[in-house]
Amino acid sequence: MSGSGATGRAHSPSGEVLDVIVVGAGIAGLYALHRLRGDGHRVMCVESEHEVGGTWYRNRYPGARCDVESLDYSYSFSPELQQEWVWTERYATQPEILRYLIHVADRFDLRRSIEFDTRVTSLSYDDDSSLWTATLSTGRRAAARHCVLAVGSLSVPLIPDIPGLSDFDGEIHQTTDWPAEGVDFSGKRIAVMGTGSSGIQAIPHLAAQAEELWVLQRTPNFSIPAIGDELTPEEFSRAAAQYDERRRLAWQSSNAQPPREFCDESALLVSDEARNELFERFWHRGGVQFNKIFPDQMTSRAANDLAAEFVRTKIRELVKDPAVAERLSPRGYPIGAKRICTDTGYYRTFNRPNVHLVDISEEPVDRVDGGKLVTRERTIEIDALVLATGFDAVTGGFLGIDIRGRAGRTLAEAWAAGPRTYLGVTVHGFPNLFFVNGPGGVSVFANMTLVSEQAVNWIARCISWLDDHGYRAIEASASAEESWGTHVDDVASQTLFPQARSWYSGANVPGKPEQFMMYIGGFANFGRILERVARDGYRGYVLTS
Ligand code: NA7
Repeated sequence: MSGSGATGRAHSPSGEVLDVIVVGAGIAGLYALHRLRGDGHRVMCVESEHEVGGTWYRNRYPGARCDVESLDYSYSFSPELQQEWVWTERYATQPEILRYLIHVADRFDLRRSIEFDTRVTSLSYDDDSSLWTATLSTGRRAAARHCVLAVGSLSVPLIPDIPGLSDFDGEIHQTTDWPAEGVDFSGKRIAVMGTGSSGIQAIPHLAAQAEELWVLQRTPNFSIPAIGDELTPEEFSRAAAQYDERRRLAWQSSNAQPPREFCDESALLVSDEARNELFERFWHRGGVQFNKIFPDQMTSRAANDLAAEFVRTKIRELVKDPAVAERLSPRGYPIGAKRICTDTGYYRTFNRPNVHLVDISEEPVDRVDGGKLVTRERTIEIDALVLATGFDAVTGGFLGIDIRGRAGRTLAEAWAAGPRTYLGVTVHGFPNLFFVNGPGGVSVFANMTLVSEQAVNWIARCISWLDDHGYRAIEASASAEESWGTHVDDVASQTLFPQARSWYSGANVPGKPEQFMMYIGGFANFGRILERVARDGYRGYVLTS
């Protein structure tokens, strides 16, 4: 196989061979562009949307909010940026995060290097020239020495295969592509399919507007209150004055956030009273850290069951109708093994007279017929259908590009039995191609801003090192990739995470190979591994002069 880069026919829009093509202008891509350009490389960033922000640009549904504290879910690379951007809520809403990312793009003059409204449709590598050729949706081609894929872990929406959906008479909205101008559901009858984080965040807002709302639930999820407190300017200033320490702790942590005080004793060894007191405290504190209260909560099923039962008790307290409360109560998988959700009033929403829970595991949706939703047991007349049905996570964005590496082998072929990488950043057979937050990396298991900075810093340092040492290509060896994959699997198998069928392992996508995709050995530990590999002259890599 020979990409046209070999002949020198493929060029960047301005004609020259670039140093780096960055794909995606979300959190990771913006930083990659800034860092690589700052290192003196000629960089072009390609973004399919007409604005920066990635997942925070597209997921504009009402109630969308981050489950990591704003002070942490922000870039650490610029102390000035850190001080000048004033967060107004403890957990930022989608509009505030998007405003922040737009500010970052403008403040660091990133837009001039971004091709908006353009998709990279294919990438092919030429062995002879060691160049990648990108084909763009505009028809243009661009050649570069390196490619950095910052395509997002949750960027390819899953649309359910419901017969008749394309002929539905009413409005269809996806949480993953919400109209920028918003949607007015006043006086409308709506059904929402999906009760993951997106559905659970949106449902209370939709219920407040709609005349009638049917929640189509296939699997109940565990949800913890989000506690969306305001962050006053004084609180922000006090916290910002401590930013250096906050970041130091985050970079040394397992999840890229400053550690909270958790209990260091087994959930099975503390008294019932002490355990319940801690569960209560963390419930009222809110947020996803609920699954980290006890050290064995994600390793011992018995310990985990105690946390799960606590949440089920809360559901029974919050939901008036015991039958509805029972249907909303997750059973059969460990709490936290599917990503824990955070909500604002989700369970109480089911006390509203206009909200109806439909358990589609018992009465599946057969079809959509005109303006009707037909389940096995009833017909529901609706004006709008909201799909909150999730993503082809982690690998979907990479596989959405026709990537051909050495000898024309496609990434789809390389990952046919399940995705494998070396350190989450590189794949054997694909020299000079870097994955930000690829499978086998920490990615969604830690705060994505710092995780992205960690990966991009490593990639940028690697590219400069190759230049300084006269190498034109770097490629993960098959054996290094194999042992890393085994290590990733081993670490996961020591936890309860693989016990749930979730997007973490691809189980939500029909036909996708099931494999737990993240490295859960911890963010700081992963950083040390990356550092050692670099310090050892890129151990596990084949270098070409
Ligand atoms: P999730 O967490 O994958 O949730 C998707 C929901 O949609 C979940 O309840 C699914 O049920 C449901 N779903 C998916 N496909 C179908 C079909 N075909 N029929 C019925 N129900 C379906 O996606 P989210 O967008 O909510 O959240 C993703 C991440 O974004 C989240 O974890 C945070 O990190 C941010 P299932 O559980 O598969 O039975």
